[in-house]
Amino acid sequence: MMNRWHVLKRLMPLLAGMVLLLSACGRADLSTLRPQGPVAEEQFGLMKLSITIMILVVIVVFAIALYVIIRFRRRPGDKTVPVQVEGNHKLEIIWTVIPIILLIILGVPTIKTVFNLAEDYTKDPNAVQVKVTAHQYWWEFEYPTYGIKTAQELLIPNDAIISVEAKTADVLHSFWIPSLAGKVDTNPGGNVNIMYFEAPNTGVYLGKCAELCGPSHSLMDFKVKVVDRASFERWVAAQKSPVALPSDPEIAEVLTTQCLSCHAVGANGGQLYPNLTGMGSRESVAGILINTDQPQYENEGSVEDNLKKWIKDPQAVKPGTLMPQVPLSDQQLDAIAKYLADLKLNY
Ligand code: HEC
Ligand SMILES: [Cu+2]
Repeated sequence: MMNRWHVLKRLMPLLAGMVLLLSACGRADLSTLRPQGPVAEEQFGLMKLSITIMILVVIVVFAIALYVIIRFRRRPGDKTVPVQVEGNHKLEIIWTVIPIILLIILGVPTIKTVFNLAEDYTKDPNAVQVKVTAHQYWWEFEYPTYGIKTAQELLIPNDAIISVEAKTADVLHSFWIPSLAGKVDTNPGGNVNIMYFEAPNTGVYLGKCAELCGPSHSLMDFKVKVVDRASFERWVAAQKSPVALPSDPEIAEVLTTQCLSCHAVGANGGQLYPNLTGMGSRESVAGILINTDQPQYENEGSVEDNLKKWIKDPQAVKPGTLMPQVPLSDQQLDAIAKYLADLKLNY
């Protein structure tokens, strides 16, 4: 009795850990275990198949091992030497053939899926073409068909295949939307990797960088916003419509000289860094400060507060970011944050 309790006590933390682990596995916007589209589903299917095979093997092997340990254990007083067996054709054939069969069962669908998912939609006129460029520590999304560039938020329609061409502007990153599709690396050296996915359910999904790329790697999040076709078309039109500069000439001047050297709003400014058009309608600022009216965590706040926090001290939010700390008076900071927060897109 005492012994059994000791064993149980040792297993407790493990069991508790497993429960925690499993209970955190269910987020539909973030988990590969709750696939939200056909590509993710196909990949999840492979995971289930391989895990099932592994569990079966583990059960059979452990059952045989246990049986042998108990059945052929040394009994008290038994001094005889057991029969020495060297080689058994029947057994050897069985334990060679079974793994081969298992590997075939696993291999055939795996190869089929690998080829399915390597399909190239980059020339398909019905697919939505997106050029993804990873930067330390932000994501750029270009829609060549529409002449649009945006950052941190990939807006897509729920009725089309999304064809992705992924590259990097600097180091190795990996583009990953766990609940919609597996990862694709963005390799330095100019090579472009392709992938595709579909997202039939509207909603907001979380994207991640899945390759350690520097001190703010873990903050290199993005959002995928899936909307219906009509909203998507409205968004495209809204992204392309002209945006007025701040009405206060002093603020317009500061914005133009201090910010639009790097950023764009509408047709104003540069295109090298995140396009700030429609900032007020985004889910986040810099991908990691979540815009919400009911902030709960340290990285949550209203759009305006998040903008202020970011512009005031970008390094404090994302160590190593290339966004400089621009010296602004409090009043300039407030005015610019308000102006950007008011840049809303109706779609
Ligand atoms: C030298 C170029 C440069 C200048 C000048 C600059 N920024 Fe940035 N900005 C960046 C870069 C690079 C990022 C992306 C940082 C990241 O996420 O790692 C960024 C990100 C941002 C973001 C978040 C964008 C998003 O998609 O979420 C905002 C907002 C922003 N900058 C506002 C400003 C404002 C306002 C100014 C002027 C006061 C300014 N920036 C000046 C380079 C610049
Ligand atoms: Cu990265």
